[in-house]
Amino acid sequence: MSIDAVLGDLTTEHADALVNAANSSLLGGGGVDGALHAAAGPALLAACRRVRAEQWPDGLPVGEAVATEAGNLPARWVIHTVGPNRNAGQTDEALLASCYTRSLDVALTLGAHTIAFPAVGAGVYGWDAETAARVAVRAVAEHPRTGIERARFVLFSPRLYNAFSAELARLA
Ligand code: AR6
Repeated sequence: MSIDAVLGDLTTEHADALVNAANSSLLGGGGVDGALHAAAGPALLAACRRVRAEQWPDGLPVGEAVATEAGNLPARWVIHTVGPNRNAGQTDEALLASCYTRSLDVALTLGAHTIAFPAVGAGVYGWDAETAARVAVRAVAEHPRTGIERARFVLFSPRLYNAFSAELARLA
């Protein structure tokens, strides 16, 4: 079982499950959410609408995770999670950690062997790179993820890549 970080675009990452930094509506947005929906095609939005209708009528709570199909993405599932919005005063790191923990819980339920994450919360929601990386790497490293062979962080900027790499080096 490995945990690594790469500089790249999550929409072209091949994994059983790709994690989306969504918002509670699950109906799309900007950032990596917008990019995943654009690459997946309309099947992803349709699946998200079904989740809202059947499982989370009031929206997905912060720190929770839920899976859908992945449309045209190179994955079997998208696992949607909602980071705390630091810019809106949601400063609890435990909620950010929960995004990773709950995503891994869902991945294990699905039978996923590989999973790829963006830096949840590190864009529109305002978490700085160092905190985002520390919380993410610790949450994944501490998870009893039996059955998952590879957890990968796919970072969109050199600054985030460096922050995640430094945290991973600290683990080793
Ligand atoms: N691949 C990997 N990472 C990406 C990509 C990509 N294609 N595109 C952006 N990122 P954000 P959040 C990085 O804003 O902070 C959305 O509108 C980006 O550089 O996507 O959790 C949702 O609908 C940043 O480092 O997510 C919500 O409303 C990281 O992904 C809100 O933004 C996360 O940035 C969620 O905000």
